[in-house]
Amino acid sequence: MAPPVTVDGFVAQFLRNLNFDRGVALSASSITDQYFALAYTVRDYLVARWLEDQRRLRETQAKTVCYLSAEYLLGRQLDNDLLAGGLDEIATEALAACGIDIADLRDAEVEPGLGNGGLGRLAACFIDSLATMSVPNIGYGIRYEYGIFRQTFVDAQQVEQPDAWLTMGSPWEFPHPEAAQTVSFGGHTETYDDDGVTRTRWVPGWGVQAVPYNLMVPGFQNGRVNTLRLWSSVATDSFDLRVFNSGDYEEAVRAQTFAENISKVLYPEDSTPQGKELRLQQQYFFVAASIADFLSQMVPDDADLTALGDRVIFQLNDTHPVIAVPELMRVLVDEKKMEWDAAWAVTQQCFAYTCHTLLPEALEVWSVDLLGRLLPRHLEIIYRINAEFLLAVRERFGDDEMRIRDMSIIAEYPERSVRMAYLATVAGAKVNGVAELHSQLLRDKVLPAFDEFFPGKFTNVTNGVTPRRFMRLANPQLSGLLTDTLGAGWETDLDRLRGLEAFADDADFRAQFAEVKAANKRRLSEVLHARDGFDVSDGHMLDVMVKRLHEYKRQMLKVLHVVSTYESVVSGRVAASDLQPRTAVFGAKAAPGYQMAKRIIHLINAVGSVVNDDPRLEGRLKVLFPPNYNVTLAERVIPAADLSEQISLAGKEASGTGNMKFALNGALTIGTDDGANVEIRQLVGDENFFLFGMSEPEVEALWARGYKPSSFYQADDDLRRAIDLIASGVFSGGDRSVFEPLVSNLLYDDRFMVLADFTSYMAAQRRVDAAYADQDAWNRAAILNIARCGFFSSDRSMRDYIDRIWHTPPMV
Ligand code: 26Q
Repeated sequence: MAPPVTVDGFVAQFLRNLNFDRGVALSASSITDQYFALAYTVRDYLVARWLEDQRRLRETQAKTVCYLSAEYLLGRQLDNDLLAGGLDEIATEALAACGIDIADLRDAEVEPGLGNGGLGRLAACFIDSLATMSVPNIGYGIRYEYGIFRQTFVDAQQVEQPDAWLTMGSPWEFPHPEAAQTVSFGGHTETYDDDGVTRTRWVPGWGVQAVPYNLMVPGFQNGRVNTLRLWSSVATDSFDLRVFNSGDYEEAVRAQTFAENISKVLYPEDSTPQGKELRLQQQYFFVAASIADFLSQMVPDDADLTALGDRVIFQLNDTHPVIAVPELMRVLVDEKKMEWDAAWAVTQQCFAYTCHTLLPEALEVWSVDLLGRLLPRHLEIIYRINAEFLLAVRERFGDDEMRIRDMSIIAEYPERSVRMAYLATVAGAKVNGVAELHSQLLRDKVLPAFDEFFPGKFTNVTNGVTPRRFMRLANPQLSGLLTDTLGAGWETDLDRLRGLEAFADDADFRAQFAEVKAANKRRLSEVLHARDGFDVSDGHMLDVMVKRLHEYKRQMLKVLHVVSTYESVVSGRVAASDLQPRTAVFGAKAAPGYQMAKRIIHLINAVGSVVNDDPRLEGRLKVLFPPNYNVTLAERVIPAADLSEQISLAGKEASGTGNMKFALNGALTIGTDDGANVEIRQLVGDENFFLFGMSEPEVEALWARGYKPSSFYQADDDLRRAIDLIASGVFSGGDRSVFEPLVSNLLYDDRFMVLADFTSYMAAQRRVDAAYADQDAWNRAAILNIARCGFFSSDRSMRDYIDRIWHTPPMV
């Protein structure tokens, strides 16, 4: 039984942990000691529930969602677990009784940045929702020793530093070296006679140990605790011993380093896979360990494996874990000695695949050469899956060689390789996109032949975000107002936000909302001041664009808006006093090898230092670019924002989830008809959303007609002046070469049609300025955004997955 939750009990447990786990007295303890002792205390309260849920899961054999994701961008855990456990007030009081301000301990936590961006954060939101909805779930992933790099700016340019998040250790993880799984690589395959049946076995060349680290995933105040199991690689004993016995100590150490490299670092690319061997090792490492773990822990030895689909669904978070498909086949056929056809039938029930992109360069492929060297048995299995699939295609459509080539899991050009998205589509019971528009484009443009061949396989589940972290924790003031207005419990029933519609016309309520927003801006200002020495000016509209830096997301468009506004004032065409005061806030990391993205970061910083210091602007236009945007900073920035920038080229952003977080915190969106923006606008209404730019069909049509960026440059005087100003070198100390590649990219290439949408974007920004001038009307629109976006709770996403894909009943 969990100890009773009283302030005295909490104090006693906290002091026990401080003394016995940290080995320090309160009087001699550091903030780190206190943080650890507090975290252990919170853990202690949750653990009993966790053990109970694990026991029940094994006992009832309930169908379990195994979420396979290479990334979980969790954010800080202490706040989350205090809230979930309903321990917030007691902990605050208990620590105060010890003379400690709990806020100092919250700030001592290093956030685990085990993801790049949207996809990793989505995984974290989903497991939060599953726990909150009492759905049996194990999240499987990798315990990277180094998460997403820390970003600093040196001379306005991004510099990456390793994210050593484990230096102090983490109080949230439970390592289980005794439950390690062996994961093998390399070697060759051979056939053998098994009582008259010819079978294949894999004779691996080397292997590593996968050690599980368990994390608790507590539901929101419902007494449920699910598990997130992250794998860490270490050398196998046998590997070490063999080399050690040969007397080669150095070689033994090298082998150890080699093994431990697998989970060493998160790859910081967020869209263009590079086909790196270590990345494939990571992928196979975690899915092989996860499948073995689930089968050994959750499925009794004598279970009927043909019914495995009643016990588990492996949800593939993009193509990163897709090597799990041939791995399950290998386990069933080679190890469990199932017939191929039966094993394939089971496998097709056990997987479902979520696609998160439309960019062709982001579709993962692995060269047959590399895959065959690292995983020879898996390559054979993939070939057989493909052969049988193509046979079925021929049966249906005849010997249409074009079609066969298009649908083959194996591509021949530019080198022979495995198309992981095709493998996932063929194997998955369902394939889903992450917003209506995205799912439709996936069906119609990316995989139309597969949709025709597998009618009913494609579906949509629009993304969502957890209201616990992104409303309740990030925006306590708004949450208080919501609870006062709607009653308790909206956090788990977000459709109740609809009840706010009635208050949008209530002047008193609007004033309260305005006060919340103002308080959030002050809080952000304090955070940015302490963190980066920035101050947020009073009375400024906070215009925010935070997301990974990518050309398709078009941070350049926002920069051109800033530069154009600046230019219009310094050239004397616009009086500074006529500007609506604005602060443009950017937050973005660029993949370290993505030169264009890094130049854009450089430009944003350079424009910022010129604009911020130019007295002619009279302080009415500011640019802030705090480095190292992460979940913790998101939780401060989003609640303070007035305007949310969601300005990708239509058809490129699969969904976006930041867009949802902003709307739910009462920011208005300026955005294109892309990803989930489409659904946000439909829900909040055109009058409460600043739409601009080409639609996806218009983008297609312009490409078909032939896109000439220079004609847009010639046609819009403001655009021409803004680009000329960048080209002139005023933002680079007179050196015109620094941003020349950006300028020529815009003028002569512009794959993401920045110039084509500029005029319309500027017009939309003028509508924003006009709207902001009427604060009452603005607040009304902001409140309606909140009221109408309950749909974007990740609880709703989970219900959709359950209804359309998983068919898992809630745990009793
Ligand atoms: C793959 C192979 C090798 C190295 C890196 C990668 C890699 C890593 C991360 C590829 C892609 C990602 C992340 C993609 C991502 O975050 N996509 C976003 O997913 C969100 C959740 O569905 C959507 O809202 C966004 O629209 C989408 O861009």
